[in-house]
Amino acid sequence: MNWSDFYKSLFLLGFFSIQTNAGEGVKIATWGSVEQSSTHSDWYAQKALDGVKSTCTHTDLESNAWWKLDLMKAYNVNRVTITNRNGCCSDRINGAEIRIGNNSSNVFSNPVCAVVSTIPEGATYSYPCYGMKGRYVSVDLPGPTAQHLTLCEVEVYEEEDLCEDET
Ligand SMILES: [Ca+2]
Repeated sequence: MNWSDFYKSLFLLGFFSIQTNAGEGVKIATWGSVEQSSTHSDWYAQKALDGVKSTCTHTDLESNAWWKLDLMKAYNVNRVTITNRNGCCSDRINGAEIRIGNNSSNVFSNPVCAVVSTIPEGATYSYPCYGMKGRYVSVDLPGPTAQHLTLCEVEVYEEEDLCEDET
């Protein structure tokens, strides 16, 4: 390693420590398993977790459509991001609820972290959840009106520096 590389390394270390201290949290969505209320064509539930913004989930046209991520254990969730689809139908996300809780059979019984008002085409919006604790993170379109739920990426970030007393 020459001096130039050495200083680059120092810079990178500093960069990553700053990133960690920024309160952004640790991304945990990719640790879990996922399902949705129905699947239209090949727009599988996993496509919200593949890291590719152009691949999306898509339910059938139905009331109370939902997408659910099982984190395999409860986490304190700092924030959730949603990437909306591009090219068409961006208003389908309007009114979607983000929920966090421990009920796996009825996600609608879990508390709401945030309600999406609108997300522009292809954009990613972040919703703070202030440490809400739960094993399941879900997104749903509530109510009797039949709708398609489409999510192109969902990211879940765990709250950091929590000194939990497990005793
Ligand atoms: Ca995707």
